Amino acid sequence: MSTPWHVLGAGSLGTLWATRLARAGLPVRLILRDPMRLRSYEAAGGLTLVENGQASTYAVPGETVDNPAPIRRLLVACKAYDAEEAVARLAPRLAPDAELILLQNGLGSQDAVAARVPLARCISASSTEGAFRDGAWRVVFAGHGFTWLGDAGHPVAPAWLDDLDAAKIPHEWSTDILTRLWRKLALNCAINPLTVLHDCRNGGLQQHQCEVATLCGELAELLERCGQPAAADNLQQEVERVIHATAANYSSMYQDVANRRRTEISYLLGHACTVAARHQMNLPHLSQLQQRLISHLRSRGLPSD
Ligand code: NAD
Ligand code: KPL
Repeated sequence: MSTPWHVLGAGSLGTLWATRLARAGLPVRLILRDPMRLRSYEAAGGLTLVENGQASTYAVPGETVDNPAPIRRLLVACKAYDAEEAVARLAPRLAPDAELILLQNGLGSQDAVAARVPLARCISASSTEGAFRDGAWRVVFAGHGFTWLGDAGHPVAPAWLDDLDAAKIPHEWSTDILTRLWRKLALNCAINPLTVLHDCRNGGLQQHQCEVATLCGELAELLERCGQPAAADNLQQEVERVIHATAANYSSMYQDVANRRRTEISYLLGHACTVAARHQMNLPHLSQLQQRLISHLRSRGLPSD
């Protein structure tokens, strides 16, 4: 029997992964916060994935964090701000050869998790797949995309990538995962906060080209200083391309704010500003953007971290 996939976080991405792995006949177990959540999940009869308008339910077995069974492979599918604490609670269950796959967007949470479980192998992921919840234990596969996986400290790909082939999860092993994460972070920093502040879809930023270009200049400077020149390469053109290609969409941060959810600001713009300060860099537009966003979130009564 192959190693079970333990999935932590039954939200959008966790469900998207768990259902596709289960559909391929692979062993999957869903880890839920507490017995109450477990009862609610069991009453629903499984996880439902809606794809091309077709809903299918998969009876993935659930368990709570306190289940004593050891974990060898853990897919961490919670938000960046929850990842460290969630993994810390599971640390006693990790087998000596445990591997963690970290699906969090942005940067900062991966290092925080790795520090909590120094013996485990931590693999980071950067995904362009899109999913959202449209009911309890139910997720809509909204945007087909791709997932890059990599381990900055150890370039050899794990054998279980075969499971992702079997589950038809489009992926590639990346030997420069940090560059990919930084590039995505820079894109998110140049687009997402401005869509919140200007209250617009991504395409609305075509009216704010100068502001976008100035931010891209500062972000590229930061990436160069962090030893990530490839992530800085043609950043502005790429940002303009994404704005054009996703013109009709609302950014993920816009949607978080509109739905009164906590944002991942600390792992995106916050992380960029923290690293800039560590390098004693003066990036006035980036730090002004952070201040404007924090004020905006506070004025709405939302967490600003
Ligand atoms: P989500 O809010 O839909 O799901 C997170 C789930 O984790 C929630 O169900 C929450 O209850 C659960 N959780 C949190 N702490 C837990 C704990 N201690 N124990 C058990 N469960 C716990 O989030 P999401 O949209 O799936 O995003 C997850 C990560 O993936 C984020 O960093 C996000 O930026 C990234 N991402 C999401 C998408 C997407 O389309 N949704 C795309 C790319 C990247
Ligand atoms: O990833 C995104 C998001 O909304 O989080 C894009 C579409 C790239 C905008 O930054």
